[in-house]
Amino acid sequence: MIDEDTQRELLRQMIRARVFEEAMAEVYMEGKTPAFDIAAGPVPGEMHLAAGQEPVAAGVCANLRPGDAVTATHRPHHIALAHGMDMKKMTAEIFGKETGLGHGKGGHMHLFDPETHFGCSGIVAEGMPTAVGQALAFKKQGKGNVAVAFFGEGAANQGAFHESLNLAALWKLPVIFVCEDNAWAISVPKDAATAIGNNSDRAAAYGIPGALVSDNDVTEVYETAAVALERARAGEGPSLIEVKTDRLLGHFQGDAQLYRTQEQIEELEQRDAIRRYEQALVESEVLDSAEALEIWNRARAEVEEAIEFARSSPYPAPESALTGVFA
Ligand SMILES: Cc1ncc(C[n+]2csc(CCOP(=O)(O)OP(=O)(O)O)c2C)c(N)n1
Repeated sequence: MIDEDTQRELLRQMIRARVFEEAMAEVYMEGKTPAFDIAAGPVPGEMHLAAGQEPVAAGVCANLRPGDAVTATHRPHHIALAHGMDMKKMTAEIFGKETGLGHGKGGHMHLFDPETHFGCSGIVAEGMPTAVGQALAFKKQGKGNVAVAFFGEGAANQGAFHESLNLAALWKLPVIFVCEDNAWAISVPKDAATAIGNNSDRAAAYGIPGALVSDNDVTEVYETAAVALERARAGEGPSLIEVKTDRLLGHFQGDAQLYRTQEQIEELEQRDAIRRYEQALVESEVLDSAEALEIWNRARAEVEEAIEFARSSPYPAPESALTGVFA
């Protein structure tokens, strides 16, 4: 049974991430409408939002300790926030501003934060080998820290997935692989690309535990991650966790989503994991509706402040264009 403070914290983290993604969806379209222009507006480039996938990030990251490392993907905001990234510096990076984590040169798919040991990349499956490397370092340091690699089910068909699981298993590294199965890799449905139904079954090929969380439930994610992390911290090696989650928005903002119907999208919205969890906590009297509303309002204020910080920050100076980058 998860204690009540942790339950409230899980809800709070999911709500912060949802409010952030909804705000980003709006800000991103500024200057891009009526005719969608990917280069226009305050946030140029692609934008991949994770609304619907919050239980995975919140449930796993609530088990992490200072010093634990996380790698994520091109859809990183919910994970970065749950792992403790500063929302202002993250937003400024997304806006390409000097005050951002990478001085505005990485953008939303490349958030790097030495303070929280967080990295992500637009290269699909890139986070797995780097988490394995981090786990090797942790093992040598002997401090009991763990690395967690989040990735999509599309990434599980990359060679890097298999190479990472193999090496991590062979060397018994403290790393957890977390597959966010949102059923789609851009427009490709999982069953058109993956020979088996559950990626968690692939763990058996490497002799490590594979756990399946089948309904985007934050409690189940939290409890499953707790077992895997305890095992890793005890020196017993890696685990693979697969969560069947929901991507409520398009692959990227501006995606016409011709590969799924409006009814399918509405069905996902109706089973929204955050609303379900909020309702469950109110029903079990962990919080009342006024307290729940307060969490939403605080998240809105925090997100507004972060966006204001990003908007009012300067762009990097032109003469710094070649510093901090491979050139
Ligand atoms: C190595 C590589 N191949 C292809 C792409 C193009 N691409 C970007 S996202 C994506 C789909 C990823 O799907 P999944 O791993 O399920 O993550 P999701 O987008 O569902 O979060 C692809 C093929 C890429 N960025 N990197």
